[in-house]
Order: sequence, then structure tokens, then C-alpha cells
Amino acid sequence: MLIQWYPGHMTKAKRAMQEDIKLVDLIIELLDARIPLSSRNPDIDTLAKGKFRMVLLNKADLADNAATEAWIDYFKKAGITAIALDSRAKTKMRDIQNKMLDVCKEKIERDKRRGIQNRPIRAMVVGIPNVGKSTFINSFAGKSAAKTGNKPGVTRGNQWIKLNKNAELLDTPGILWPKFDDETVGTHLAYIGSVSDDVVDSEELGYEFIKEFLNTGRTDVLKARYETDPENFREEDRDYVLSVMEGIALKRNCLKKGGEADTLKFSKILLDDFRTGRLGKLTIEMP
Ligand SMILES: Nc1nc2c(ncn2[C@@H]2O[C@H](COP(=O)(O)OP(=O)(O)OP(=O)(O)O)[C@@H](O)[C@H]2O)c(=O)[nH]1
Ligand SMILES: [Mg+2]
Repeated sequence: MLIQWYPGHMTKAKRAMQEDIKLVDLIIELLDARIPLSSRNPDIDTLAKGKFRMVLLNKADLADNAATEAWIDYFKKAGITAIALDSRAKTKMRDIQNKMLDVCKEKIERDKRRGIQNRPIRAMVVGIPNVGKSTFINSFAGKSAAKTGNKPGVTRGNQWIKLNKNAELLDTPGILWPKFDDETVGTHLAYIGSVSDDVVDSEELGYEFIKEFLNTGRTDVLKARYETDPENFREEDRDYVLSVMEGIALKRNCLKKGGEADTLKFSKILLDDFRTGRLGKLTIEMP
């Protein structure tokens, strides 16, 4: 399934990011804990060259805990501090601030040697659309300073949020990149709602989702949520994925006028169940 989404505002946002990066000490990169590979901007190493770095594995409340631990370990081995986070919760923010100071301690010490004291750390918060950048900043600031919303493309311009004497954060619009290396990157970004639903065929996306779960042997996830064993729908000479989709759609009473399975309606339910965690805490990509 070929998905591309690179609207004009992202070209502009990338330019603004290149411009403002000169002003910051630290890059805080938010990844989606369910797809840490596909949610990484492949240009980030170039863009963030010479800056201190930190990764937040956000929406960890929707991801598998053991998988998130494995990812934290993966980043640690690459020399990057990574922290699991549900950015809607304020409880972890002090911990994150301490990690920020720790990651930037070289700079703080350098400032001190030059007689500069208490200059705040300036950090740019970057990441794909809808990953939770603005939500994180609001929790960190302890107030609604940045606009948030459950769809990609909410933040449209860079905005500084001055927090306290220790830190200032720059909220940025979510960006993707003009071409995904691999088709699965686009598909995975669409699963989590980082690509606008307007450019995606939901029915096809639902099909891809079921196919991926069947191919990776995770029929238990579907079985648990929809109370039916996908194996029951296996027939000779018939597309197994489609038969599973239709079978569950019928069971869920997703019907078209003539009584046949409404697979579009079911796909929308399926994706919504995934995005809201009703399918369980699921990580799609492993290190
Ligand atoms: N479950 C869960 N939802 C979250 C988390 N962080 C953010 N959200 C939700 O994700 C949606 C997007 O959040 P935003 O903060 O607007 O995302 P953003 O990265 O600023 O998005 P853009 O500005 O469009 O790039 C909102 O509905 C948030 O409530 C999290 O850690 N867990
Ligand atoms: Mg935002």
C-alpha cells in the first residue's frame, strides 16, 4: 500500500526547523513507542548534528511494556538517552527535566566556566504529526500553552514556551518526509494516525493491518477483541485476509444494505480500536 503525505506546510516547517535549530542546545525527539523505527525522521541525524539529543518514546501507555524496555536499551547502546512516556501525565516531568540537565551537562559546565549562570536549556521538540509534542510541552509547563488535537497537523508554526529558569521549549509542527524508504513506513504511520486520514483508503489500511497481524502470528489479538478465531474463516481458493475481514465484520454487525459485510465500516472500527488501545498494548516494530 503506497502512502505519501507531504503537504506544503511541512516543507515550510522543515525550513523553519533548520532556521531555529541554531538557537537550541538540545533536540528532544518524540517517537511513537508502537513504531519507533517508522516514526523516526531519517533526516534527524543530519538536522540535529552537533546538538545534544534525547528521545521520548511517547504513547508508551499504548505500547507493549517489554518492547518499550527493549527499545530503551537499543537507544542506550546507540548513546542516546530514551525515556518511555505518557505525555498526558504530569508525573514524569521532573524526571525528564533532570535528564535534560544531565544530557546537557557539558554545556552547563562550559557556561559556568565562562561565568554564565542559570542560562536555561533551550530545547526543540520535534517529531511526526500527532505524536504528542504539544501535549508533552503542556504537561511539562503545567499549563495549556500549546494547542493540541487528536489529528495530524494541529501545530502550524514554531512557538517558544518559556517554562522556568532551567528550560525553554520550542514546539514545532509535526513533519514527515517526501518519500518513505519502505512502503511499511507509510502504512505504519497511517495505522497510528500520523498521516491524515483524508489521504488514506481506510478499507485498504484495515486490510493491511489484518494481513500484518495474521502474517506475524498475532491472531490472539483479533481473537481477544472480536471473540472469534480468524482460523474459522480459512477457506480453499479464497483470500484469507479478506475472508477474516468479512467474517469479523459480519460478526460485529457491520452490514451493507443487502446484508453483505461492510468491510469499510469494520476497518474504521478496527483502526479506532488500535489507536485507542482497545486491542491491547501493542508494539508493531521491534528493535
Ligand atoms: N494515549 C496517549 N495519547 C497521547 C499521548 N500524548 C498525546 N496524546 C494524544 O495524542 C493527540 C495528539 O497530541 P498533540 O500533542 O496535539 O500532538 P502533536 O505532536 O503536537 O501533533 P501536531 O501538532 O499535529 O504535529 C492528542 O489527542 C493527545 O491527547 C500519550 O502519551 N498517550
Ligand atoms: Mg502540536
